[in-house]
Amino acid sequence: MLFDFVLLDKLRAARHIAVFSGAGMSAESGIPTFREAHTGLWAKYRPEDLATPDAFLRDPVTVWNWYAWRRELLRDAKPNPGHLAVAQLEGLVPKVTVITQNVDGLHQRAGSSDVIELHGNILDTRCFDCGRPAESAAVKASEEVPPRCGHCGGMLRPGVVWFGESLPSAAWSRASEVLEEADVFFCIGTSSLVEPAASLPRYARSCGRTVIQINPEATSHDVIAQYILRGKAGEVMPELLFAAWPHG
Ligand code: BV8
Ligand code: ZN
Repeated sequence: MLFDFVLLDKLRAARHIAVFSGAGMSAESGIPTFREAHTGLWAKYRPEDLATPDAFLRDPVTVWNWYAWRRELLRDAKPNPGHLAVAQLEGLVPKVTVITQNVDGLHQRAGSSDVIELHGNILDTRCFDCGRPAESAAVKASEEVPPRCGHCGGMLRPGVVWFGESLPSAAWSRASEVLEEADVFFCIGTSSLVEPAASLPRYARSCGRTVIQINPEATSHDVIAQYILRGKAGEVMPELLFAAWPHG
């Protein structure tokens, strides 16, 4: 893939790069994305049937088991070359912040040291009632589905942000600060349909950031990107880093 020289110069001159990622970032790690028909996580169900507090209260067993299945997928998943290239950026520019919609923790496992999880982490578990975090050992040992809180007896739930729930305020405010500071804003592997996360690329552009969209498909956010790199994260990111920093 050939890259625009101006883009390569901007990367090399960057003081702070923000990487905004979605499910497509983890697709090459074998984690199904949300919207791909048939293979997508929501191919059989609608999000509101699974990823909402009401869905959990209505059918806690199905919702718990759906997340347990997704955690299983994660057990054998590894960071892919796209995650690794994002982590490698930290050795090439002074500051890199990852702002992810993903709940799989793969950026951290790839070595990224500053990751803002806008939608929580599927490996975290907390009590639906009292909010206390639950130890994963206790969760694994429990026979009940869903397991119960050791403190108040409430049902345990995955530590993710469901539809209709607010994003963690600390994560949201940090993400907004990063946009005001970063010079380059990567938007990788997201259909940019879920709000308010999807407003970040628009805000980055309005703050005058250089927005780079990496996605094999067109999305509604293509119009706001100065650079559209049409391809897979695991292929484009390593090639882009090699083109900008051939000597590492
Ligand atoms: C909230 C955790 C309010 C759970 C998730 C306007 C403003 C505010 C809210 C709303 C609004 N409009 C609508 C809403 C409500 C709602 C919403 O956005 N609904 C959508 C469906 C329209 N938003 C919310 O409810 C949010 N909460 O706003 O609260 C509030 C305020 C006050 C008080 C109370 C409440 C909470 C949203 C968080 C939901 N939780 N995840 C879980 O994982 O189960 S969202 C989940 O779906 C993901 O985290 C992610 O964010 C989203 C999926 O999107 P993507 O990551 O983009 O994935 P997708 O599959 O769509 O696309 C993949 C892309 O990758 C594709 O483009 C594909 O081409 C590309 N790709 C594929 N392969 C590759 C690739 N790219 C690169 N390389 C590849 N190899
Ligand atoms: Zn509790």
